[in-house]
Amino acid sequence: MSQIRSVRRLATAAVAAALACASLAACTSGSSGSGSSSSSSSSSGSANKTVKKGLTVYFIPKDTQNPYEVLADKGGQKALGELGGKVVVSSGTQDTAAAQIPSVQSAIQAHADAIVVAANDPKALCPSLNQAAKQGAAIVAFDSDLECGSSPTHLFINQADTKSIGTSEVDLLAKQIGSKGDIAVLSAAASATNQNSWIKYMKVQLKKYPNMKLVKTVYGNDDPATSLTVLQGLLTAYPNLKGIISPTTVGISTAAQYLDTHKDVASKVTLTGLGLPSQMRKYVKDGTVQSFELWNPSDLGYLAGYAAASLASKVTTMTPGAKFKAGRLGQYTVAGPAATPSVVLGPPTVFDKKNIDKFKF
Ligand code: RAM
Repeated sequence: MSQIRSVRRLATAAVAAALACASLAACTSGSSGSGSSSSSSSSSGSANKTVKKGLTVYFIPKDTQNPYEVLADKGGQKALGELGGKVVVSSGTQDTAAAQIPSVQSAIQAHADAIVVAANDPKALCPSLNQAAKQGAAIVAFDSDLECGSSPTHLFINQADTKSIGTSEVDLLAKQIGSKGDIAVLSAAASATNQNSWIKYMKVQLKKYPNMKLVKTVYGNDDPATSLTVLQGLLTAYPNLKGIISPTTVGISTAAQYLDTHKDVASKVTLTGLGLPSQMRKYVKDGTVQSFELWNPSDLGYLAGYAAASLASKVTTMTPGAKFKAGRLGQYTVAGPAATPSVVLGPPTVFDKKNIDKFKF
């Protein structure tokens, strides 16, 4: 997994989490000519090249109902709008690769210029994506990476340094529980690359805390009902649990809501993880949750949109060192290792009572 230098700080963007698309919906948006002219270009020896207008980029989120993914897709729509292209958002309603494959097929049929995908499984989408790439589509993964082979098959837009996310989650919880006690992870889909990479680094970091023990990882599939069921199972099976890390916005908001209405449990169990400030504000303010982290999902989608359009226009490449401009976020450089060329949005922000009101996403 890619551990690259981070380049940008988060910017705050006020975006309402509207759940726009239905099951396997294809929600088209973008612009023909709105915003500034499409003059995004590389500064690494291809200054005359500009992003083509009229590009069609398919955004395939993990699912169409997760507010986090909706915000990320809206960021992509903003980017393509600025570049005079359009985004088609298409996926299923469950976090499985099977639900995403029809969307890749639709992109192929539509001769999409690029596909931006949040992979529900590292490998299962590869045959369809390879087919799309053969047809000339630029492939970008964001949020959750792909593993489609040793030669570079795609560019990964990483939200933040993978190792730092896992490490900092453990450190945040350790601080709150005095580095002591049984802890658990409430994750998303068991096959999600991002979740599993972060959990891997959590386990490494836990070696520094000999009195903290990870007793169980449960999977809520980024579905609120499933997340609640596995959370309740966890609390029943481990009555002495001291802490939960939920590195998913769906998991942490479900758990926070549960703790908020079960004060007896909340007095014993500390919750942290990755959450949307808009969903977590209430629980931070009433003391149910002390602190948690995230980056700006809309910026992530915006960056991925610029990356996809730049690759599709051959303004940049997947070669480490290649550069491209990402609108208001500035310039980014592709980093190695060569098998997973990637770009990192920037370090996450820790939210607590003091700063949460500043963040609207
Ligand atoms: C959830 C998804 C997503 C993850 C965020 C933090 O919404 O699992 O993939 O990056 O949380």
